[in-house]
Amino acid sequence: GGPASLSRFRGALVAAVLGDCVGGEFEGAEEVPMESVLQHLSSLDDDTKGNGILEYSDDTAMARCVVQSLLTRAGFDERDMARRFAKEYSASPGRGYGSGVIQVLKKLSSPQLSDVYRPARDQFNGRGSFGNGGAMRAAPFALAFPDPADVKKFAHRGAMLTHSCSLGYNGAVLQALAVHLSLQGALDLPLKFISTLIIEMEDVESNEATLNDARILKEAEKPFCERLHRVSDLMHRSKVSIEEVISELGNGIAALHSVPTAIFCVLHCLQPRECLPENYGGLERTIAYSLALGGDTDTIACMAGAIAGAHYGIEAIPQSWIKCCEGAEDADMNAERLHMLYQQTSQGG
Ligand code: F2R
Ligand code: MG
Ligand code: MG
Repeated sequence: GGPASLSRFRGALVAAVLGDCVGGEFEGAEEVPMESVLQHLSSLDDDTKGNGILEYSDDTAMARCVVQSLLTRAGFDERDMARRFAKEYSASPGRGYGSGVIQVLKKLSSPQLSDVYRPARDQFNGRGSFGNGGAMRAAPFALAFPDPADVKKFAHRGAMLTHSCSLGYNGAVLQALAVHLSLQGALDLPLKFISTLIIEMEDVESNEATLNDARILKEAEKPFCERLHRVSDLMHRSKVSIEEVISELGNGIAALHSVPTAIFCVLHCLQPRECLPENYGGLERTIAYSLALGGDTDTIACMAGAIAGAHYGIEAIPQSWIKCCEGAEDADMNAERLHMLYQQTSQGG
């Protein structure tokens, strides 16, 4: 499809759910042999195995709240979104949430709470969370707002409901921007894609809060820009091992150690790779490669899935995978609704 086509919207939202559902199998594993990944993925094609449904985790549970809030309010409403996060957590607390964010979600359910950003600010002795929980649910912001300034502003505010450290919320801004660019077809020119992200993040990270958090956490002055430069360096190498990707970019639960990694997975898998089956298309390659990195596999595959799905479109996703994943069909329907909202906003309606 062309820029911002319905197929790209559906691809983005559905592939994010698939990444989460299929990635759950390996979350937390230190080493994941590619053979195990391929076996897991091929079992999805095999009806006779009766695998049942792969359940989604917190990544999708929270993204669904973001989607429902953006659709119901026809835009960003922090109180509505916070209420949905709290309600979802209390209805299904066993979705594998981060151990810190649970406290925020419990506080958000209090009817006495006047400032919905307060619980997140109180996390980790007032330093806020740098986890990837804001980024893992950031894709819908790119599907609701055509203007990149709005994508950045609302991805930031949406993440701040649980992640008040700049190394958390800037990861959400980066993820939303990557999906936004991919929806426009920007992955047709991968080097321009990464340089555009670096230019955008130079601006996003040019403020006191980022400098201060980076200093306290002993990171580079502009941590996400620095990681994106590493992504660009890795893209220029003729061969890159999985170990090198993990050591340069990380595969952990921090936004800094997972959002640039997810972006790299998408870029690396634009072409066929020796370690991946020849019959795999780009979307399948991206998901498989994300899982083979180990670590925070559900979240890296979810974020890479959203970016890759926005590039390849819904047609690239195997039907058998969609059928196996809880919430994938819902995501498809919601993508259509978001596409309508996006078009209305584009036309100034
Ligand atoms: N939680 C998990 N996976 C581990 C266990 C799940 C397993 N399947 C099970 O069933 O038990 N996955 C999910 O969590 C990640 C998103 O986390 P989020 O929302 O960012 O949570 P939180 O608690 O805010 O941050 C995560 C951890 O990061 C460390 N951390 C964050 N900020 C910190 C700070 N300022 N100082 C020190 N540490 C900080 C803490 O260890 C937090 O608990 C996704 O992977 C999702 O899939
Ligand atoms: Mg999860
Ligand atoms: Mg995870």
